Amino acid sequence: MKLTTAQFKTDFLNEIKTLYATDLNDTSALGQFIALGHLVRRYDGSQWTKTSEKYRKKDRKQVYYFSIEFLPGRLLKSNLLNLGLLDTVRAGLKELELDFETISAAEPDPGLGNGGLGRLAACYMDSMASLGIAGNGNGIRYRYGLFKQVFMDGYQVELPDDWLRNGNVWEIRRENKACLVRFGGNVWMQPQADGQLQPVYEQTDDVLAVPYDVGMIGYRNDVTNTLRLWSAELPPSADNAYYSQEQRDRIDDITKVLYPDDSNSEGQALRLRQEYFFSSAGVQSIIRHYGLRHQGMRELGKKIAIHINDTHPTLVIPELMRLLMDDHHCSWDVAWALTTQVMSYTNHTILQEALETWPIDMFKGLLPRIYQIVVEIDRRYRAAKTPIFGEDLVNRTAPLGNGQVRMAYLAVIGSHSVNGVAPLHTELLKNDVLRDLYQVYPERFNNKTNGIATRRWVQLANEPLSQLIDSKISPEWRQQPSQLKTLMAYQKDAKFLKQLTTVKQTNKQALAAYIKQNLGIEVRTDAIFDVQIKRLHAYKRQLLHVLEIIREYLDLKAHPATKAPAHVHIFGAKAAPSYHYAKAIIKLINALADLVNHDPDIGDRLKVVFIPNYGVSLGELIIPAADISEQISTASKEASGTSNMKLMANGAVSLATLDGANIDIIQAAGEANEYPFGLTAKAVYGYYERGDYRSVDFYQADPELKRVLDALVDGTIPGITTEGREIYDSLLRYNDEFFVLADYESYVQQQRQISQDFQDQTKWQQKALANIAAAGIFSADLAVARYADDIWQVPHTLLQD
Ligand code: Z57
Repeated sequence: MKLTTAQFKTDFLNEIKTLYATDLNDTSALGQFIALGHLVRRYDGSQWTKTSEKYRKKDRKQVYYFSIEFLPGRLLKSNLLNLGLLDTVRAGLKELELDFETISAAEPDPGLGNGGLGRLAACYMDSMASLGIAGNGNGIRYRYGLFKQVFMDGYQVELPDDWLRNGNVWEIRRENKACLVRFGGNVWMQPQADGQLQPVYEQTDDVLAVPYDVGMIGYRNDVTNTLRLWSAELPPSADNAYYSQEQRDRIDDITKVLYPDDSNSEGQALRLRQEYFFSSAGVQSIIRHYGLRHQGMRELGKKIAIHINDTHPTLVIPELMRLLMDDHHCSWDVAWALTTQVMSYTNHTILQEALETWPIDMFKGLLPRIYQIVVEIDRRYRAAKTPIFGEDLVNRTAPLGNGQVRMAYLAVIGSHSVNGVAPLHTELLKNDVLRDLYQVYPERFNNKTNGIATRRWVQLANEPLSQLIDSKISPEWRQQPSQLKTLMAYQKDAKFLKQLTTVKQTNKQALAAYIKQNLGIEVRTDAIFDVQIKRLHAYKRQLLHVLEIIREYLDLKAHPATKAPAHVHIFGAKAAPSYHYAKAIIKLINALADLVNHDPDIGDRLKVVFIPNYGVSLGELIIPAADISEQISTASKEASGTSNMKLMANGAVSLATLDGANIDIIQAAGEANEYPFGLTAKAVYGYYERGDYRSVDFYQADPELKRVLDALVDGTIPGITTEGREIYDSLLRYNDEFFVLADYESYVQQQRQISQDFQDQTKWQQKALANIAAAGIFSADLAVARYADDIWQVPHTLLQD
């Protein structure tokens, strides 16, 4: 949109006056942010309305992306960028003697997700809007997001994330679009005069689902899509309705707080309530919207696509069946054909503990009508497939088995497409986790490698790099990240490589200032910034990184004269509050940091920095400053990873196992430009099959490793008596479930190589450049375009080269 600086200033000052009945000097950064937010919404307002009008006029097929998590990050800057107003607003604020960055930092960062899964959903919302896809998000408006992490005495302490305290400028409450969601009670089927059966519900707990809509603004294309987040409220009370405090609390609790478990299912009834709550409300509102515009349900499969992001929204399958049969009087066969045509499912993990199953008793009690429908899906699946595949395979793959509702199997059976998130992950789905279902439905399985929003993770997070790129190649890369590959023309341009070093220095200074201010630690910006930022999980092996730090420390103590670049190890990681082992690792890292950072023998040559409360906003600060991207999960365990892509695009070099999308990153940038190491997935599976892994052998064979491990229990690191022992035992007594010791040697060797290579900055920046130039293929726009072409079958406006 068109806006002059002068006009903006007038609008902004007016907004301040209307909102606060005072003048600019009398407002806080937060107040200024809120005013700006209102203004952005006004600037965007007509575009949002026009988008839905346009979709309606063209009767466009709608995509609904169901996810129990969305992690959008702060929206002010990205909304301004996408509307084309960022420069104008910056200039205008400057003329008013205000600092845009300060105002922007006053925006709360909505923590409505745990990690990769939720952030991926947010990247895909941005891409759907930017590709002109009629895409809608559907999720939960948690009153409290993921806990805020602080450290006390080196231990993680969780504080509530009261992100809505000052309201949310981006949301619109639409009470007129509320729906009722039923839980519990009894249901029985009553024959009607025409012979049809209708459910009769008795004594149900009804919950009102109220949607809050957030605009998802496309990149300079006049499109604003909708992210719809549902909140649980008391239903408008019927005449004699009376709600006890207990009933009120039960309703309130449904959308009170995000479950803080990443890649782990705790099996709590409240979580199942959350899942049905947003699945039911979402499907009801889809059908209502569709019904206003179409006669009958015949066209449903042509007009809507519903995407199931991991198993959490799987109940959209029986819920759509319920609505089609009970409310719209479709036969089972018609309803089933429509449902499978509409649904598609993405799997994000092969970890056993993350695959959701619900005890049948819990499920039946909470969702009696949905349970009846799942029983019928199960019955028909068994009847149709047993003659072809035999009883054993069908028993192993049916939606109901071992007294459980098996959500992943239900998702595959009720969808026309199931995809993994990186090539290796998809192969493992087909050959391991879902191999039996792959026999039954081979045509449904496909890969869609994850992608990232380059606009947020490069254009906005790394403006110095973006400007440098603009000075060399056409700014087209901002819409078509694949154009970044033309940067390879500068592989031998010494001046350009120097400029890359300068950009990295600028970003490292910004991070160093944050570290100094918030943690009191001084780090050298000519040091290697070695970054591992992701949830704390045993399979992600923060512990392997820790062992390397202990090794470097002992090495420096023993050989003080060693010449090597300074090394700063940077961690960001939250542990699930109930994940005892992960919390022990946090304590270990903090204790080690205490030791290393205060040792006068070490000085500024080695630092360990654990930045608390890692999330989207801290990612935007840390990622542009990284030299090394630690992607060191046990091969086969990380489905894809996405921080690996963000770090690559910002010129960090990967120190990586052959896992998830690391494999594709190494392939794209060239092996010589990364530091791969460790067991392959095949080798890991080999150990499983033979059962011959013996971690103790590695301990005994390598005196240096022995010294490092002993440091966990011999008092070298003060303050970890219990944690050190627990971790030591996990590696040696309990045989090291994640093959840390097997990969230790090759990891250390690559770390040594990095220390050498980093000293030649020209060569180093050539590697960085190869990474930046190859990162374009991991753009979320490309990923979403592939979903649109292959799965949703909707048009889009991706520019191809
Ligand atoms: C989550 O963040 C992921 C998988 C899950 O099953 C759950 Br629950 C949460 C992650 C994977 O661990 C990453 O490897 C992947 O990149 C990300 O989802 C997005 O696909």
